[in-house]
Amino acid sequence: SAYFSQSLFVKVIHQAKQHLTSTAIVSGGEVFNYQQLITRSQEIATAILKNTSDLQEARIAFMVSPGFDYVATLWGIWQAGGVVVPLCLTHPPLSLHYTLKDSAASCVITSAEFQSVLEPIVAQLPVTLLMLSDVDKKISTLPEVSSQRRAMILYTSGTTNLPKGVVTTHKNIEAQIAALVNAWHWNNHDHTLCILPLHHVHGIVNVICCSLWVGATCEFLPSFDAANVFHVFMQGRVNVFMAVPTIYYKLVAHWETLPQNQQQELGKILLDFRLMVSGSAALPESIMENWKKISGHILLERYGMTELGMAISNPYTGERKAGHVGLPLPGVSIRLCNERDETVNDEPGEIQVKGDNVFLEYWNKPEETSKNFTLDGWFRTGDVAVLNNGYYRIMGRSSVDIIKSGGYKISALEIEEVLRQHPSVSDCSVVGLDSEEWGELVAAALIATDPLDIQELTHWLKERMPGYRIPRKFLFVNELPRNAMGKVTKNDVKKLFTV
Ligand code: MLC
Ligand code: AMP
Repeated sequence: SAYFSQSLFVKVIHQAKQHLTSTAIVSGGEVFNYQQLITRSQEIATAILKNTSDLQEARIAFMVSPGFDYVATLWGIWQAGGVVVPLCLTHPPLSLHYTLKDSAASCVITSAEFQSVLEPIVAQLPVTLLMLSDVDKKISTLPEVSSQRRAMILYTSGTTNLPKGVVTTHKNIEAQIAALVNAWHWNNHDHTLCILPLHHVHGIVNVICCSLWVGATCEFLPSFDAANVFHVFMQGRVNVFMAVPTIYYKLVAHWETLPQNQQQELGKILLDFRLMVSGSAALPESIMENWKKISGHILLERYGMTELGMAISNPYTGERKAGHVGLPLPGVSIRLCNERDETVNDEPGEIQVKGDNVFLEYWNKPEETSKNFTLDGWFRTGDVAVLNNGYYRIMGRSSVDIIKSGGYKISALEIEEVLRQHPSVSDCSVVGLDSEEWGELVAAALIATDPLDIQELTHWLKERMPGYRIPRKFLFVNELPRNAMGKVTKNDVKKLFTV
């Protein structure tokens, strides 16, 4: 029917209209209902459109703090027919410049907070800056946008070159939402707390889009802070929570510092939650067990990727197996393959995925896109898994050059390339070291031509990459371990840090 060919946004609004007076968002000490959210998003759409009738997939970047304005901007761009490009709030100017340039964004939407960061960058590019404070209370006719059109570009690190833009259509995002709403029983009585960065699929799709799709409430904190999270939990409204393993680790660590009576009160509150999910990186069994002691909950672990949304999940009802990511989500097809793309059964293989949830393309990178799909259209994730009594278990990644730290995907090669630009670094190798807290900790072995001060080097790196990519451990070496072919052997580099 016509409903199914409409864009994600039209359907989001359609859903929202059934809950106009319900609370959609709690942020910055204010409460906003669905009517206010729709109105504000349509005002923003009108302001971006100016005198045109449809943005026709123009890329509209935005740098807005988590909260009401963020969601209104997201919905506003979609409603005007644009492609959203959410910027990371902690990226240094060089990274922001790269994202704006690569996506060929025509406009950046922001608030006063980020104006001074963005102005000099925007001055170097064919990009206009739209201040949210300049958006009038005016709504014009908005375009009809088909579900096949591009809706979002999220940047993800790969094994080659600089981050790639992952393009999803309205239809892809809708499939990603539908799978989770269905599998995790999202409903309009839910109240979630969003503490994740909002330039990634975990925060955008799993938390924001799912909660608002069903008419639930999405509450925001400006950033993650364990004490603030517990403070909000103690108010007793939140019943659904999603985070990366590092966040659960940090919540456990903070809980351990609390007096016993507070620990008990918190325990009671947590027991009443409907759902707690962990993902974006492997959940260590130790964190799962500690969280169970505190909250009485067995965390629901799931597996996803920027290119896919969520693909595999432990069951909502039924056994949640530690160390496993579960079963394919509704509408998602999964197979495990060897190097020749032949399916394997009782042995580990690469996870390959098909379904409406799978992204369209890497932005402006047709070769990269086709390289990552099989001839019959399966997406190659690069993650290796094994099927164990019907449950998938992730065994690792096919590339040592991809590191996951704090739930962020990080390219070792990208960091090496930056390090080699430093005048005192002649060569280097970046690896991820196992860490209970971070999943992996970024570490760099360096060959230096002059004595190097780590603090100065870190400062130099901060101007060139976001904080979460900066190596936390450095080791000076005279040479890097190499194989007979002359290639650096990263498993040997890792060992250098443990002796
Ligand atoms: C920060 N620090 C780190 C670090 N990140 N140290 C080591 N390794 C890291 N990765 C240090 C900082 O330098 C600082 O130290 C201190 O920790 C606090 O910094 P911060 O920036 O305030 O960190 P914090 O807020 O505590 O960050 C931790 C975090 C964050 C877990 C909240 O990493 C985060 O939000 N992660 C979520 C990422 C995410 O959403 N990924 C989903 C991608 S989508 P000092 O010494 O300077 O004080 C995806 C698909 C899927 O993966 O399946 O979901
Ligand atoms: P990103 O590219 O940031 O979206 O990260 C996606 C990657 O995170 C996947 O390819 C996996 O390597 C990893 N990942 C996500 N969820 C899990 C999980 N539950 N267990 C292990 N790895 C995971």
